Amino acid sequence: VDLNQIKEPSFLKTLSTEELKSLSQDIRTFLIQELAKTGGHLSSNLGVVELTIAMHKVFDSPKDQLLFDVGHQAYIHKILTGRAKDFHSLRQTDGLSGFLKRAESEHDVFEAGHSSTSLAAAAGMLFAKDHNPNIGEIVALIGDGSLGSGMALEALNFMGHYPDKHPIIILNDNEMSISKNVGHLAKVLTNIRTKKSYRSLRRKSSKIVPGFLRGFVSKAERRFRGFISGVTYFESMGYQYFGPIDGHDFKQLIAALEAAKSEQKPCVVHVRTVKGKGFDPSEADKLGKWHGVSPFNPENGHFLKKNHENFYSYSTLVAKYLENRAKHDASLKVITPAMIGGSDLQRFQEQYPNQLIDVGIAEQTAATFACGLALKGNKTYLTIYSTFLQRAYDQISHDIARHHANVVIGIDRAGLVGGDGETHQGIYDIPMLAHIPNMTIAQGKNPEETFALFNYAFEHHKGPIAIRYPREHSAYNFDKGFDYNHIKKPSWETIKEGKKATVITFGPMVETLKTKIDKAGLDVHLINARFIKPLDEAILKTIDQTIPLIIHEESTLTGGLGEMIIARLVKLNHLPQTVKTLGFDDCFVEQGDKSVMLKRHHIDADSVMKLLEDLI
Ligand SMILES: Cc1ncc(C[n+]2csc(CCOP(=O)(O)OP(=O)(O)O)c2C)c(N)n1
Repeated sequence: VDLNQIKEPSFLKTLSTEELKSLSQDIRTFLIQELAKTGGHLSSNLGVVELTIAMHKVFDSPKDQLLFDVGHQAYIHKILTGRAKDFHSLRQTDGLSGFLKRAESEHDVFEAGHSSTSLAAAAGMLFAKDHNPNIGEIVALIGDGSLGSGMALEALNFMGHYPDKHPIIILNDNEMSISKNVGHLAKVLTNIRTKKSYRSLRRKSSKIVPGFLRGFVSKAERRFRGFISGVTYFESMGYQYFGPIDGHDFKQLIAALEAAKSEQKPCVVHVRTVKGKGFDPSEADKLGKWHGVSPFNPENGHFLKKNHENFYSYSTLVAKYLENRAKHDASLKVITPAMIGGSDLQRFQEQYPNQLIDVGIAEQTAATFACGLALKGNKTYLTIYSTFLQRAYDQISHDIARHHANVVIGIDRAGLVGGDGETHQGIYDIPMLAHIPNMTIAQGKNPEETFALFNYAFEHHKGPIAIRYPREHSAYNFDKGFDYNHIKKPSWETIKEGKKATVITFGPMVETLKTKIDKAGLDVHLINARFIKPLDEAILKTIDQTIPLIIHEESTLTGGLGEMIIARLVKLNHLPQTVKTLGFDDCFVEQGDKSVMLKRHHIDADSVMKLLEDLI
């Protein structure tokens, strides 16, 4: 099949099992070849090739609403709905989204990026269906990792309460979140998988037992079902359970989906799949290295990006810092919500298995758990991406901050993130945290200063503190160690004195701007606001009111550093005549190359330089 010719999925209706198999081969080859060039979520998609084809064969999208939890595994859905031709631009600037996008296709009925929202959205659509006959079946595909999250379990509980509604939840069980799945639900699912299938048991019992005894048997069977642990898990939650189904076998898949479709009540179809199937390196991967990939060689599975010597991602820099700290401090506990790989914590886990706790995709639990640990005297480090921190707002306010708990929050991926796009940008955490009493927020201009902030946080700071770091690489030589102890209290740093304009910024932009200003020979006063909260009032009071002030942040403007500084300067009666703020102006920032996006939103270093030249 020429995948580029596919316009919409109805052609599947007439295909035989053999033809479906051949189509799935073509799709796997296409995914491997295309993602080798662009990168993207390889493993999750290779695992659901047959399942997605079966979904589109049995259901009629877009009348039937197909929801994909997270949406990172919807590439096959994109191919079957006419988007194969756009894969060359996957996750690129102005290109095909790596998640569902309603603007891309009428078949994309719900967008996500963060996990575990699909069931609640499905519930909403189910209720909407009561008044809208044009809405067909409501079908949500969700992974076993995402099902363990609070939101998904809340919605599972909620929908189970309506026996007359008919959501079809397809559970894609590959025993993996990004890396190995955690939590008791994972064990429940393992139990179901390893016990004989309930369906086959039921078939057998109705064959061997005469009719008049069936009532009795079904009671006995019901009791016996209790032993097939997990079958009762979904049934006791109010769902008709189908499974476990071999997710790479079209006959089983189609039969199970048809059966669920003909039901009247809430259904769970439990499908077992192999994450990364069909490509040796991803199929063998148990650490999640092939979950989201950069370009690679499809022949041998080698990644194309060469690691420059002494050049590391901030995630790696921080992970190495933590390894060093754990060596001397057994009370240090590191908490991650399902992001061991992304936060580069595999080495930490191997060396200090008892000091790393993966709570699963459960940011809220991670935050309150950190609070509990800290209140009982543990050095507590919660590592979390800026975008996922949004899930834990109330827990940070109500639990961590209100208790004044000594939790160090490492905010990874602060700032723009590139290909993941709108749902993942790390540009909203500053306003979200800044107004919470007791919170301190900081970001270093380079690795050395980041380590100094961490040392300050662990050794001097009382109460919660969040230290941001970007999705960027930076040079560092680990022979230099981590011993940077020059920050003893929250304070800013004057990088250079100048008389024509003042610039305040933070993070890597500090050094980028310093270089550019020096090169251009501009007489600019440059301040590094390494603490975003509290503001350094002593420095603010010394600002020259007669020259322009520019405040730059790779963050949203509303409630950000710029607005906080202006408000404080007004209070101090010290506002300069000309003040400009540069940041993202009340928007969701689209996917794409970070430098392109910074330019597009006029907050790259050149835009700051241009503004300086205009003002001076
Ligand atoms: C709230 C939130 N936290 C973390 C993530 C990062 N993340 C993306 S996919 C994923 C794993 C999902 O596992 P599962 O649902 O089992 O799907 P699979 O990839 O195995 O198909 C995680 C943790 C996210 N998208 N959203």
